[in-house]
Amino acid sequence: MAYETILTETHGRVRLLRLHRPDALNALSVQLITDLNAALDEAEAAQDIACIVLTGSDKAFAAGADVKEMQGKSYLDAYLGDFVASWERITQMRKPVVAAVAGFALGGGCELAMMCDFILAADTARFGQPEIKLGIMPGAGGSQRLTRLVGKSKAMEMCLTGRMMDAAEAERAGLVSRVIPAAELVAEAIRVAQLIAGMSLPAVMMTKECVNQAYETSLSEGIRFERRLFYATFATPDQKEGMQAFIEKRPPAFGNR
Ligand code: DAK
Repeated sequence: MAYETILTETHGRVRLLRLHRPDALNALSVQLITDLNAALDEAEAAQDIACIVLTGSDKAFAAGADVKEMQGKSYLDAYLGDFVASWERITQMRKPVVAAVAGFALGGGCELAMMCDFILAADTARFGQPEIKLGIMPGAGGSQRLTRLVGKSKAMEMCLTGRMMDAAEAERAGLVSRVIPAAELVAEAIRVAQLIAGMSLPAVMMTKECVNQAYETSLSEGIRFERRLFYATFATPDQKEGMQAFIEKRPPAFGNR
């Protein structure tokens, strides 16, 4: 399906979603979030897709929510209209979503990247929560997710000053999993996503659930949750196939069941 503000490509079992508002540094307008959610729904439902890559342009992953759209809103417009509540869709994805970030990832753009399962950053990437400079504050999880990822001191400094961090600092701080030369970013993200898509899909989905559980619960509850799902993998044909293939010294042929 074609979207106004999202370009899509399919690479084997990987769906690439590219934010596409080139005139506005991919500012996250209502239309863009609506398109993104529809593209995510489509990828989640597609039997032949196992992993999603979300990226932007060379200059910007996304420079934040659309300031021009937000500027005139009143409190009641925002509150009664449940303004941008639909941003959470990406966090409900059961298939993994990899963010491939080049250029600016600011405000809602940084928040959107942090909602993905992990971030691969180009060496040109710049992350920030500059809302304070607009007289507002992060509104899509920035104060919470950034703090969990990089710790209180750096998150507090970033949110209170609006300073940006470059890719090297983001990697040191644990915000991104790896830094990649910009020219290779999307190809590398697709390669990593294809690697994930070649694993057993139920095992991938259960693993994602478990890692995310670490943010929601105590260590002992999280370990109990992990053990339950670990046992559950023994109910799948893919567990038999994966272990049999290891013993026979051949690659596994997972049926995603
Ligand atoms: N919104 C709208 N337009 C934007 C934009 C944005 N966030 N960022 C850039 N643009 C537009 C510019 O206005 C300009 O348009 P024209 O003037 O050409 O028409 C074009 O993109 C190119 O931008 P610049 O000319 O400014 O480009 P530069 O390279 O000089 O500067 C920049 C790049 C990224 C440093 C600069 O554009 C900038 O500072 N942008 C604004 C960054 C920002 O403040 N972002 C945070 C926005 S607040 C919530 C969910 C989300 C949010 C809140 C609540 N809920 C779920 C409740 C999120 C809030 C935000 O993100």
